[in-house]
Amino acid sequence: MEVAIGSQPVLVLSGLDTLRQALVRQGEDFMGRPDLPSFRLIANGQSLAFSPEAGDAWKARRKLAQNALKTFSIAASPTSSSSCLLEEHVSKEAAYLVTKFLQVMEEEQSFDPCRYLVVSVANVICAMCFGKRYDHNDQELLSLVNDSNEFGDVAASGNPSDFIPLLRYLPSRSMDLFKDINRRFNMFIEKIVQEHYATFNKEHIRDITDSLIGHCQERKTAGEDTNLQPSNQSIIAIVNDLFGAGFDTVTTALSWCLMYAASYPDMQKRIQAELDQTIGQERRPRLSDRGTLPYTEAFILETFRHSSFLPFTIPHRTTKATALNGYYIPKDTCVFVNQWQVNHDEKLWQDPSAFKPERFLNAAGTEINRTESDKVLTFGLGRRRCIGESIGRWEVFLFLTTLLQQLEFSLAPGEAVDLTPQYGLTMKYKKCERFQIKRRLPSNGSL
Ligand code: HEM
Ligand code: HJJ
Repeated sequence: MEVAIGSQPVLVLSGLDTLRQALVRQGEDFMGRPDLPSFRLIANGQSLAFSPEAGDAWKARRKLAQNALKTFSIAASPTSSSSCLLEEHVSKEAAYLVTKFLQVMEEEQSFDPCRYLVVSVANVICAMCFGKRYDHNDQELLSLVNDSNEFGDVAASGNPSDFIPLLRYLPSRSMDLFKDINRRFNMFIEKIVQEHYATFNKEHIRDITDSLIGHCQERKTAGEDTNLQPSNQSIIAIVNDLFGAGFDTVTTALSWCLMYAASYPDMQKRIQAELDQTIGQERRPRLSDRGTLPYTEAFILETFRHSSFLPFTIPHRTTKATALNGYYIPKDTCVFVNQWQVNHDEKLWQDPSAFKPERFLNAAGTEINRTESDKVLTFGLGRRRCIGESIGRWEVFLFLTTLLQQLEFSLAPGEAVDLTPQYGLTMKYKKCERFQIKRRLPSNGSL
């Protein structure tokens, strides 16, 4: 459909077939990003994800980001005992989080686990990007990660001030907070990049930041045609996006998993029974266990579908005049992609408003039904689809299984929890300080 926001027409796409047609089959036509005023404030206008450029320089940057990410996450690790660096980082942070939860639970009757979760998840992406980890009380990190709502409120599809110029001249608290979080982000990363430059050694690339610096230096010596190539500044800015995307999305995904697990104790117990039976208590979960835990996998898929915590992708823009399903679409049309609608479409899902992990399992409960799981839309599609999808999925899996193997999550009795998501780029539920956590008494392995 077409909606007008202020005087600007916006194309809103719904329906799985329509989304596949636009973003995959006509991918080139729909791969642009709109030049929105709020997006210019992100990473000094050089964001890989939010800046309007989508030409050769942007493509080169996306490739660089994909390669650097892979090298420092899921590529086989020559130096570690884990299968890859991602597994090593997540195992370590999840183990620490378990002790942290138990310690806080002893001090308080109930609390908000997200406050600690976000630091552990941020530490995983910090390890890959900066080779660094932060204490759970580090004020510098907390001031960046503790209120990502301020970012998502303004960066969400349909932020009025991006479309109605008058609003930009009125004082706005959310816009002031947005400018401030971006300023703090840039300063934080600027400082780390300076430290990396000062100690850079091309024979010893320590992390993603080093790897990006290496690309800038290589180019300087090669002296190739610089017009079609990304600037050094825009290469370094990639780490801004990786860090921002890396902590906010995965934290939000896990916070929904914990909320559903606490709200549906029977499902939590079934995940734990599956963990006890296939892994036991003698060792911690590993990435290689993923294929052997179908109910856990189904629970995560149902969390992605039911919460649809990324309701719209980042806005797109048409790169040329085109036609879609017989409708003419002009060049430079702003396009909102509605993932929430696909995940709740009555034509695709039986009883879409019910939370039912079983919908993804075969009748025996032993395998994921791929036709069903492929209908869940969380990472976008096509030329702009998420470059952190595998990292995100692996990370959610390993954090969740490590936590649920050892801990039982519940909500303080008598508390009516509010599962209504609050609209934003990534949607959160209302802050909930009523979580209670106990060390588990494992079952004897019989389901
Ligand atoms: C883009 C989802 C994790 C990096 C996106 C988009 C979505 C998404 C919906 C926009 C697609 C579009 O505009 O069409 C998610 C979810 C995650 C996750 C649900 C976790 C559960 C990550 C991680 C990283 C990452 C861990 C990096 C470390 C990016 C980047 C883009 C992106 C750089 C911009 C791509 C572009 O504009 O070309 N993600 N993401 N994401 N994501 Fe993720
Ligand atoms: C941030 C939260 C931020 C950036 C980027 C530069 C790359 C969420 C979706 C996809 C991921 C897209 C990316 C997000 C980067 C955040 C995020 C925050 C500052 C940033 C659809 O996100 O609190 O601050 O600076």
